Formats: sequence, structure tokens, C-alpha cells
Amino acid sequence: MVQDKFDINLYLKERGKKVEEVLEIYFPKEKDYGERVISAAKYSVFAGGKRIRPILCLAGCEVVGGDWEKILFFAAGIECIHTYSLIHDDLPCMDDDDFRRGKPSCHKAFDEATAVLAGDGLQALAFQFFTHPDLVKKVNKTKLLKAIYIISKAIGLEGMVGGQMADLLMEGKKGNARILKWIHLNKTVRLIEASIISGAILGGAKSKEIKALSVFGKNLGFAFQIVDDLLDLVGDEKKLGKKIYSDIKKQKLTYPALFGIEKTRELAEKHTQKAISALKIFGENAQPLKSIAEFVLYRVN
Ligand code: GRG
Repeated sequence: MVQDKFDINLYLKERGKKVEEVLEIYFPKEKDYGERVISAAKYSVFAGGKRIRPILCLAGCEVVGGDWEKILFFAAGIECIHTYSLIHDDLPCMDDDDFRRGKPSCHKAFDEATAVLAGDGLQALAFQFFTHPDLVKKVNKTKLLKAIYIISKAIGLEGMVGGQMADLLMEGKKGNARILKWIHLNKTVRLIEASIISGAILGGAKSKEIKALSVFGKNLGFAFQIVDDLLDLVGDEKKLGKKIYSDIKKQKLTYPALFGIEKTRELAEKHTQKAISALKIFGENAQPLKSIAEFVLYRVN
């Protein structure tokens, strides 16, 4: 029997919708004196992101034979963390971006103080999702604690926050490939890798599978960030939902700034190939992750 071609766009749409359903149903209701900050957090979460990180978490669970529908709360929490990071990243004291996901950034639609609080609230909400009673009753508690530890480490001082700090400190300075790699590893790659690994752990992955997925996640994360750097130069503002040339204006240390566009594209392709090679041990089950890696390389937003 000839197998139908795997439809990555349909897959992303359907999995993204499942995550959004959980977010919609369980998002705190806008009421009482906290209404404004809940509205701001909701505004950014439902502004139309690709939901790549939560989908990767579900795919990490699926590829090791786990039941991805059981961990939708965990995936929803990951999207809350990602959205918090985008809200804070857009603030005037950080990257100062007026548009995100095709809409005014949170601090533009509301105000700076509200955006800071909305980001803080989303980070806490993530942990509410990670420890939600409806998730806790469905998964192994030791595995759940391990998954939460991995995500916490990836987003904190030794991960995303540290990477963001270094990224800001390097603005306008002459960097090199080693510093750039460190920034991207911490700012972007660690959360992407942790999203996949946490899903795999919750799905019952063996240590050999976690090792392979870690190689996949790191390479996918670098490809993702390198393509992000390229899109800032050659992307379409309408499709991206934000202004281009923002890295140049802020004199950011990026791959194209160091290596030029052509070499940067080659690097993204190399990382994608390495990511896909790491999936060999999963055989046909790897199709969704393989297609996500290709989607990331050719993405336009
Ligand atoms: C504020 C602690 C803190 C960290 C910020 C996420 C981040 C770190 C910075 C965002 C700047 C940036 C453009 C990073 C490149 C990678 C990235 C996170 C892109 C945006 O992610 P997508 O493309 O966005 O998955 P959507 O909107 O689709 O969810």
C-alpha cells in the first residue's frame, strides 16, 4: 500500500488547535481588579503564534510511543512561557519592538507596566498548567517533576534569561562566532530542546531516545534561530507580522552579520540535516519531527 504523503501544514494546524483549546478553556477569566492584566496576557497568547514549541512537546511524546493527548496541559504551559518571553523581549528596555504576531506588541496595545505583569503572570500560569490536577492524575509524577525541572532550567538564569542578557550586552559590540553560538544556544535553543525532551520524558522515553532527541532538538533550535536571523533580512513583513531589519538597526550580533547570507543559509541547512539524521533510531515514527525540521528551514514567518 502506498502511504499518503505526510501533510505537515495539516499536522501543525490540528496539533496547534488542540493546544489552543486547552489554553482557551483554562485561561484565567477576566474578572475583578485583575481584569486588565489577564486581558493583556490573553491578547498576546491568542495573537496567532505558530505554537511550534508546544507541538514539539507533543511530537516528542508521540515519537517515543507516548499518548500526546494526555500531556496537552504541559504543552499549553510551554506556550505560556514562550509568549511571556516575547512580551518581555518587545519591551522598550529590551528589543523595543512595536509589532508582534502581526499586531501591536503587548506594551503598545496596553502599557509597559501591564506588559511586564502580563509576562510575569504567564510565566506563573505555565507552572499552573504543568501542575494542573487534570494533568497530574494522568501522568507518572516522577516523570512530571523531571520534565518541569528540564523546562525550568532551560528558561532561567542558565538558559533563556541568561541568553537574553548576553544578547542585550552584545548590542553594538564586535562579537565572534563563539559568543553568538552561546547566545543563541541559551536564548532560543534550550527551550526548543527542552520542549521536545520534556514531552519525550512524559511519553516514557528511554535514555537512548532522549540522547537522540537532544541532538535533534539542539540542531533544530539552531536552525530555527539562524532562519530567524535570515528572515529579519530577507523576510516579508506582512507574513512575519513584524518589521524587518530590526537586528541591523540594533546592531545585533547575528549569523548574517558574521558570515553573510549565503553561508548562513548553508549553516541552517547543515543543522537541519544533522537534526534529521539524529532521528534514525525512530524509523517511520519520526515523520512528524522530520517534517517539522523541514518546515522550520523553509518557514516564511
Ligand atoms: C525576555 C527572558 C526573555 C527572553 C526573550 C524569546 C526571546 C528571549 C527573544 C525573542 C527574540 C527572538 C526573535 C528570538 C528568536 C527566536 C524566537 C523566539 C522567535 C519567535 O518565535 P516563533 O517564531 O514565534 O516561534 P511565534 O509568534 O510563532 O510563536
